Amino acid sequence: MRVSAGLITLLALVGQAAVPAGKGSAAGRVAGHIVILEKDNKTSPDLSDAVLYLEAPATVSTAAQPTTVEIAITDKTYAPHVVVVPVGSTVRFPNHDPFNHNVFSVSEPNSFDLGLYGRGEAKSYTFAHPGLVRVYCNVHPRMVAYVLVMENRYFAQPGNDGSFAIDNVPAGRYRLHAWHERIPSEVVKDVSSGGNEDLQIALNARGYKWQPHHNKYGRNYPTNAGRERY
Ligand SMILES: [Cu+2]
Repeated sequence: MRVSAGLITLLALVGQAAVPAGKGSAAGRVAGHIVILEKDNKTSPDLSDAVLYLEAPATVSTAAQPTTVEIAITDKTYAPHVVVVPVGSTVRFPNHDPFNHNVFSVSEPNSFDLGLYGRGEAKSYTFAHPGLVRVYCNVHPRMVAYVLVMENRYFAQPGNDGSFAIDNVPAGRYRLHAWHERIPSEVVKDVSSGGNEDLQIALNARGYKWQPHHNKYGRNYPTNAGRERY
């Protein structure tokens, strides 16, 4: 195969850009793999629903540009199931089902209630505070999504194989947090930018059990909820 000189130059440039930041450079990366420990050592279908993020020291500039992302509702399911956004970002919830949904959350200080709305409509909410937001539907108790609102831009979700990388991290010491909906609390580890690129993080979900939650009125869902005929 003949490769043009131009392409070789391009590949060389890309190769340079991909070299991890070394000593003396302004930014590095924090990277590795997560595994989820499952009951009966089953394989995990939802590794990419984890979130890894860095708690930054006050000396590090952490400004992140707010963004708008979508969580679509189809067949009584939120997709994606987990999103992670910088503080100030907006999430749109378009309803593609031929019946009504009521998106809401009671997670303070980001609680909200979008009310009932039907097919073809989309409502949005802007998250003004960092934190974990559990998003439910007041009609369908099994509808769950998570919005993780971040203080800074140093976060990532793993690929389907559990590999993750947080790039362009200024030199320094950080606390790496690993979150997943099926572990009882976040795993926290001290890391340094550029010095931790092959982390192995195990998340223990062996004790996980689905827990029913309350509706927006703080009460149990009607016993026929989930089997409703819309
Ligand atoms: Cu619903």
